[in-house]
Amino acid sequence: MGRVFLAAIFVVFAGRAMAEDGHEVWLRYHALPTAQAAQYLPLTTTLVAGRPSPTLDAAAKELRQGIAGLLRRAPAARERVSSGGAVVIGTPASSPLIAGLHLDLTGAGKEGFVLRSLSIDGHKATVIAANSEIGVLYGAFAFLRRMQTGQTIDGLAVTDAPRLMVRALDHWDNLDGSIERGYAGASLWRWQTLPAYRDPRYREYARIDASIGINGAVLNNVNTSANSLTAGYIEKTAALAEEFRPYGVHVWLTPRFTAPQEIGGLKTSDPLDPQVRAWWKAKVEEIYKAIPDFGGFLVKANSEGQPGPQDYGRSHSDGANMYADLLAPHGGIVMYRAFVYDDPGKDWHLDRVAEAYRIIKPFDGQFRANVLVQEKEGPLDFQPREPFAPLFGAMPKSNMAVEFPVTKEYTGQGVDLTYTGFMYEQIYKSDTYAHGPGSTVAKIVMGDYGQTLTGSAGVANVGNDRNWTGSIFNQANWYAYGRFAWNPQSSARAVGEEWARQTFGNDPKVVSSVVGMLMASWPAMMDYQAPISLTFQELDSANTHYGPWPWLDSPRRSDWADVYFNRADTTGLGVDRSHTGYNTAAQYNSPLKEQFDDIRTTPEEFLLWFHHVPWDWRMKSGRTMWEELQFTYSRGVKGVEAIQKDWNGLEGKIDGERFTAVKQYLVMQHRDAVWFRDASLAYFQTFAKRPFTGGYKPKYPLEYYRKLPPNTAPPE
Ligand code: GCW
Repeated sequence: MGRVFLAAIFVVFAGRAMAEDGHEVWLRYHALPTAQAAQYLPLTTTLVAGRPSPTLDAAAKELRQGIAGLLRRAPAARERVSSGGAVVIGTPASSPLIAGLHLDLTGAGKEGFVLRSLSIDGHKATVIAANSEIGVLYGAFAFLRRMQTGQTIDGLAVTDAPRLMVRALDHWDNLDGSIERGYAGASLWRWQTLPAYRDPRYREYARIDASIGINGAVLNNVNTSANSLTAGYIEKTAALAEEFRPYGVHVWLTPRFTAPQEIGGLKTSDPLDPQVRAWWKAKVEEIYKAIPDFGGFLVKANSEGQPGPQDYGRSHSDGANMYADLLAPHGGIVMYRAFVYDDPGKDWHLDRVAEAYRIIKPFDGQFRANVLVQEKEGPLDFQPREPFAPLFGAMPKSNMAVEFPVTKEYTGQGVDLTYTGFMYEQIYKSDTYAHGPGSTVAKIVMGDYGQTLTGSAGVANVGNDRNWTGSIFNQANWYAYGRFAWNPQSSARAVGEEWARQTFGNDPKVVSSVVGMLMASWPAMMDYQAPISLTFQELDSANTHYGPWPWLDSPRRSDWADVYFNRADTTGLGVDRSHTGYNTAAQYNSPLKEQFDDIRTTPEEFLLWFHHVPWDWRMKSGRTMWEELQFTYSRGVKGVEAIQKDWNGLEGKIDGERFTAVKQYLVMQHRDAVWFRDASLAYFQTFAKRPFTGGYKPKYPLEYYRKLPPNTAPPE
């Protein structure tokens, strides 16, 4: 008995068997190996914080907790630097000590920070200083991250600041607690018990956001109810704002365009009507009275059935500017979504992918200075593989924000291990040519061409699951979203490595395997779900968007159907967006438009996006398109198998709970990859009318796949 007990204690202290449920995300602060801790201990003996304030206290608390956890010894609190190894934090305004150092804080800007190794009164010290308190907090997280990821904290001369002003998470959370396209449980916001009860998770959530620089949370779904704007909900929202405030997370709301009628009793919601404007003016004032640091409104208007200015014969700029004018005196911002793809009352007959550009581009230059035009990263809708949205290269007189998926509606939902950081990098580094070669989406969004307001919105993947995001690896996407919002020119690999080290530790094998898995995951998913840029093949009859339904035709709208996006027929596959078809390639700037227009010069990864390609078209590999399609789907399945192998190789190096969970999810992902391959190829073969090649054949006949209920994978 005694020996078993001792052995159990040993295992616990060796750290291996300590079950982890993922709740701590990347802020685990588990003890570092002794040799590594030994480097950091002499540099973190004391903590000197200036005048207290909620945000500076949060920074000090984080440092105390982080250092105590990582090094197993908390720094002693001191009023001044009286011995070596002090960590000194503050702003010139909050700390005479910092002020007296006369540091150059210009590069830190409003929200950035500096980390400096200095000598103060003859003692070695590390200074975490900023112009603002939130900058100090971000600096504290950056300092801890250095230790978590095994970097030096000696000889520091770091200046870092966010490149985007608005770094928001957009929660598609409904007031009933459900989340549209959420796969991690119910909403974190417990509206019923707010404002009286303050769930500790509100503050935990804000702390996690702050650790990666996220500074905004849009609390309600873009498909919203007007009730969010009633006095009762404003009071509840103010309580959340209060909980988030120390961590610099501003709350935002989506306003329902028809709120003046629905909750204001007016006869119209026409944005140019004086009574309507007066109603919104009073509403905005009411909000700012309760929430002085309210971020602003994120608006979905005249899109997918949501009301908007066009319902009153007004334009998108009329709608956006009404809000903008009323928010401006309070410093508020409008994020106006360009995710619009029809004009009310018009027949549907155009290329869906061309719509945001067609509808929004004419308003370039007409939006107020506090409007961010928010465009999804691709022209369609968060698909595994899309070229960047051409609108980014077509709005030189507007502030353009990018909207990224963090939740994975179309890319594996709560199940698949797919690292969105890969996609963020691909999109950000795409060249729009709007201002000559090198005018990447990143530079446009960062305001390098004169935009005065910058930002991004990520559709959140957070819910009330214990591990926040439904799976451990989905945490990487939250992490990557924040890090890319901080710096759109980040590298997905470097960000992934930071996450891996903080989440699983610095063992070289663990790090290299996890980073390899992250980086391989998105390409694998593109292969098994969107080969050669085949798109929107997971629209199903129940609107779950999970699993292949290439045969779906929609009686309601042609573009709500997979067949509209694959155009499979006996001549070939893919959508002709060249001048012989929709001519949507022309929305890109030269030389892209010419390149995309010609099947011979279109990058193969976008071939089926821009062209209807004959089944026997010869690909660069020497295979025909039909063969390439089979090859690519199969490569996707193999990609998942390789990821499984990498993960299985980490058994014993990861705690059992997280190891098993990931392993089990990967089994489902493999099953789904096979499903995508087999169901799709069984269907496309009925058009290609060519034999399956290379010994491959779908497991079941087409009819079997067609009869599966939505969201139901066949057994492997
Ligand atoms: O792809 C669609 C989703 C909708 C979502 C919409 C949007 C919130 O299926 O659920 O609505 O995108 O981005 O507005």
